[in-house]
Amino acid sequence: MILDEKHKEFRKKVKEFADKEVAPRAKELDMNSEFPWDLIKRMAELELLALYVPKEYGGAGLDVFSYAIAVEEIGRVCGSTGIFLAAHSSLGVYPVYHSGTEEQKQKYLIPMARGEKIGSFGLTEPNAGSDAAGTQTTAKLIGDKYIVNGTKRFITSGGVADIIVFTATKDPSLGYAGISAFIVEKGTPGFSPGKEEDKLGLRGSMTSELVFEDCALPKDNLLGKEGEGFKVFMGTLDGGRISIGALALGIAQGALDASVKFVKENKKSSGRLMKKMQSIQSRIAEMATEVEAARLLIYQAAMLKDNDLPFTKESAMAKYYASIIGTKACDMAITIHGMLGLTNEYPVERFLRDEKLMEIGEGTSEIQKIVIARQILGK
Ligand code: COS
Repeated sequence: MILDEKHKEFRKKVKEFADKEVAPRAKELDMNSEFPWDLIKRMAELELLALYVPKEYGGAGLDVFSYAIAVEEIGRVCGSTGIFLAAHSSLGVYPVYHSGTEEQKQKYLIPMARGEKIGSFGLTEPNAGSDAAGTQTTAKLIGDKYIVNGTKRFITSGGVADIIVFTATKDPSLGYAGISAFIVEKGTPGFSPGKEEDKLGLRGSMTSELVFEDCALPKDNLLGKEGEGFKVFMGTLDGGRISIGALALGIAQGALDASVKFVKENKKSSGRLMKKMQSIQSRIAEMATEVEAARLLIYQAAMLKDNDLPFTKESAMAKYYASIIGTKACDMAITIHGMLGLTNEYPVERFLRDEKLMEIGEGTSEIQKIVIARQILGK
């Protein structure tokens, strides 16, 4: 796809960072389940952590398109670093930027955008995943404080985050209308990270429980209006899906690049040069076409958002398509590599493990299809 000069230059800058600094760390981050503190510091220095946030709030003052490019380029070499960037920017930074008061922006957005504080987003619960309106965590206004009780699960960066935006309801029987969004800071009495998940992929990213036990939050920690938390979160997920699509795309591109490199190294199979084999050509052609189609969907969703046009359907399509073709591309990459593809001598087994999470996180493929169908058919 043709990019304008501004985005071309930007891609070059991020690609250089990804190749020189992120790629050499990717294997060990995965193998040691190591959180990429050093790379986060570098991303902060390069102003990558809040690309579409205006400079006055600590961001880079660019656009969502640039953000999608950044996640794609970093995801191409390291899914774990890519998911950190996506979760921090889309799920930590965005809701405060979009729905926060000026005071909240000064207090929470600026340090997150500058990378001084890590952001996270608490929606999913042990009994409320796809059914986001089924939130059981409660926030009851007693005097001038909200008293929060409940547990969140599978929260990206939850265990390391300084600032967490989360949902809670005043009464679970009210459904989505009872849900509000709040901000909690690490160290607040009654709030603590719970167990860390031991995951298939994205092993360099942390996925944690968050536990609230009579956690008292001042009224100032309400984000947006009372009872509008579900909408704040749905709007946040619309944008988040662009970045998960971009991450899925980046990983798929990584799998394609690795396959092309492998085939071009004049490798032979059954005595024949691999690049001359029709079965290999067919796989490479299929992967390349689908990766390009995913890219167009993602860039389209980003451009719609940048132009303040509706993009709910397009971001769901982008995430749905990119994650499905991404898993397929990684699977094909392993097939192309043969037995070597199953070893950690090559990155493709890591790509497949990381990519599988893209089909599930930030809304499963089934949820994306519901969102797309409702946009087309009405509810
Ligand atoms: N942006 C803003 N508002 C939205 C919205 C969006 N994208 N989607 C829905 N809403 C609003 C609706 O307009 C409705 O408000 P009104 O009654 O005032 O019109 C309200 O929210 C409830 O919407 P709806 O009735 O569609 O809610 P459902 O419970 O049926 O939600 C889905 C259905 C599947 C869309 C929702 O539960 C969902 O997205 N679940 C997946 C959650 C997820 O992705 N989790 C991943 C982990 S978080 S990282």
